[in-house]
Amino acid sequence: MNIRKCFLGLAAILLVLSLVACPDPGGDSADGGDSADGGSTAPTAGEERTEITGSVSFDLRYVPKGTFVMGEDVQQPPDPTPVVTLTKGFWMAETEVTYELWYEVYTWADSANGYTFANVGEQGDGSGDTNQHPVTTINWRDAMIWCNALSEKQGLTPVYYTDSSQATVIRIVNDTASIDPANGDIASDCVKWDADGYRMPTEAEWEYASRYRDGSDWTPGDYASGATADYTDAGATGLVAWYSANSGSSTHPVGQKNANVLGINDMSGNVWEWCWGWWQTPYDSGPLTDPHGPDTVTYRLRRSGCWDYYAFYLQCAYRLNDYPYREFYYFGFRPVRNE
Ligand SMILES: [Ca+2]
Ligand SMILES: [Ca+2]
Repeated sequence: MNIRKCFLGLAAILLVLSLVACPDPGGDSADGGDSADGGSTAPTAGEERTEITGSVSFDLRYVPKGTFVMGEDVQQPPDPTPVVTLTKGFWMAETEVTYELWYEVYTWADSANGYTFANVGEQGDGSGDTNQHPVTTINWRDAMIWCNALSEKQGLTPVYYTDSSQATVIRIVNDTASIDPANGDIASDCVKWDADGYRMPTEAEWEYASRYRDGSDWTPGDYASGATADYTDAGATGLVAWYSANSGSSTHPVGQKNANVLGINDMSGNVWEWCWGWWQTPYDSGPLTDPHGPDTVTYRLRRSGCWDYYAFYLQCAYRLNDYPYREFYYFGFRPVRNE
């Protein structure tokens, strides 16, 4: 009896401690928009914030500012691995954009709000999947204007504009005033980097979030995001990522594998994720501060590996590219917002 009492007492204490220790799961901030900006307490690493648009909710996770070494364990000498400092924290989508979220914003934008996309998007890889699978079969430009659409739908300031005056929001995917149809060019000076709306992550932000542990210790660049061993360890890798060896040749609903330390899912595997930057290799030697990459090359960056690729491509520091006007059944994305 006393033992039972003691146990119950201990359990109660532990419960209280856990409630004190755990950050709010995000429900309170659902309508909070910019509450993080003016709040009295800074967000903590991995803090969750829920956003709602129409009938769909989605979560963001806080990524604190800091300094890391981009490309390490993957870029080989003489190619540099620059020291990169991100001077501001940011919020990153906890999951890849689901088809459900994509479609909610797409229909709002396409029907009555002046947007024209190149692709309607697919549920997952387009075969036997649901709206909880990541959207795919979209190109880089689609991802860009979708971010603008979500910003406008939510009453936020859009990030991408037709020219350097940053007066006209890009809403048409093939707007030749802003985008050279030959290579999909949009220059960095068309981007309102300080806006509070949604945008694609830079590749530095993407790799930083994928490898973050505590701001001083980093997941090695040759691990899948959140894994405890490098990509050649199928056991450790399979806990965090869908890839060719375990996907059954299909995308999967977002968020089923273990998240990384920040609570972000599927940063390695499931679908490739478009990032802002142009493909530049090797990297500049650095050190770099808030790098956005070069202004124009030919290819846009994608990160993460996917359900249809080998484990090798899951490495956090690995990068690939593609034409910004090309869609494919393993191209998706996840947006970020400034803090
Ligand atoms: Ca499928
Ligand atoms: Ca992914």
